[in-house]
Amino acid sequence: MVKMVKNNGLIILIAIIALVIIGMFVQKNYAPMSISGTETLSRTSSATTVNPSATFILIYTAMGVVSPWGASVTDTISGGCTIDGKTSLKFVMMSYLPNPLTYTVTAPASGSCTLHGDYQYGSFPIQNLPDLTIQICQQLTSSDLDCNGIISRTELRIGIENWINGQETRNQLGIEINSWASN
Ligand SMILES: [Ca+2]
Repeated sequence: MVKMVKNNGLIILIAIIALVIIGMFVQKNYAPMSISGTETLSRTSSATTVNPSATFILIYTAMGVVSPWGASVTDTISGGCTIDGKTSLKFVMMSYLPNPLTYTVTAPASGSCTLHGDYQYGSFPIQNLPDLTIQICQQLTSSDLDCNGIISRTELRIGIENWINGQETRNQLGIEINSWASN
């Protein structure tokens, strides 16, 4: 009789353990997983041509995300640009943190800076961010598109349109006309 009670207790214990294991298995397999691996992340710049020693903003945007989510990001910048004195970034974007996330970059006196990095959502495969190059040069005005310090006929036409559309001041247009006329 004592042995039977003991056996019953053991059977109940085994049944409870089995239920707990089944419960964990069901939860693991059927709980909705919000990171799917189809999310993307973009890195853009507030400008691709900047004046010497000027600052510009890098903008990291997580897309196609469903909360809760998280991604690790690494990025390096070459060519003399710095972010708070550093040339590499390592950070995490999470559903409870700002999205987009921005960083301010300081340009050197000349040359160009290139960004090279990647991101990873959860443990899904690491994805490369397309390289991004920022040219550092002194534009005569915003219509000096090739940044060579002089206004070509094509650039002047853009400057005129910009002035008419109110995107450029008359004074800037005057500088452009002078440059075009003397080159
Ligand atoms: Ca030019």
